[in-house]
Amino acid sequence: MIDLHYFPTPNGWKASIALEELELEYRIVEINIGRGDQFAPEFLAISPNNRIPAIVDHDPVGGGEPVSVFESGAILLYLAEKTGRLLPKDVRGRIAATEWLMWQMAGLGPMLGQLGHFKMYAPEPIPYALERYGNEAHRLYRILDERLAGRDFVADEYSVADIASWSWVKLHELHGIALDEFPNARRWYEVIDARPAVARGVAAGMDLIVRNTKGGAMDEESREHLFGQR
Ligand SMILES: N[C@@H](CCC(=O)N[C@@H](CS)C(=O)NCC(=O)O)C(=O)O
Repeated sequence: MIDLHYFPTPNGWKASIALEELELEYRIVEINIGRGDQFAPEFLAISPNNRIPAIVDHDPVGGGEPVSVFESGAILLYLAEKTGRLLPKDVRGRIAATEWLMWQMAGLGPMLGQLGHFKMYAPEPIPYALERYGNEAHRLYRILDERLAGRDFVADEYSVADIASWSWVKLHELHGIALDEFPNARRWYEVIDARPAVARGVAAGMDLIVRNTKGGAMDEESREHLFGQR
């Protein structure tokens, strides 16, 4: 059994989608990031950066004490290694998947996160920030689109690298990105979107948003927990 410490967000979806794809038994442990659960000592003990997702695997390969993992990219690699799936076996394929996973973790995710912040949550529009992160988002979508020209997935087979990028591309409309500008990325997005395990991963824990944030609206308490940290 794997505990998934989770709230439904793009980084959270990476873990829930991979768990669904790999048909691993898991249970969701709610970390309501709008209510400050990410600062609880028991969560910080497994995720010292006070961010979801994190997992605790009570049945690690080789047995022994439970294994905890934080950082969505590390979780994806851990689950791929545990099951021998979602990461190509040959060295070239594995490196390609790892490169594009790192590209997502260091580039696409953080830049789209900042773009989303300034688009949706800044108290007033800040044109410089919107232009800066809007440009960077378009540049990264272009890189993804070029990579996907003539290929089905970012590595030679469906892998953790696709799951990582797809989970952020899912928010393209909120980020003001027109997928029509990126036809290869759109084709890839739609193929992955049609996977039943992806739908199940995105649906996992959706009731947490409805129940806790009135459909995702950001209230004052959430703003304080999420954006008042130093
Ligand atoms: N690099 C981290 C980022 C995780 C992250 O930013 N998680 C957000 C939700 S998508 C979070 O937990 N935010 C809580 C907070 O800001 O306190 C990962 O990929 O796991």
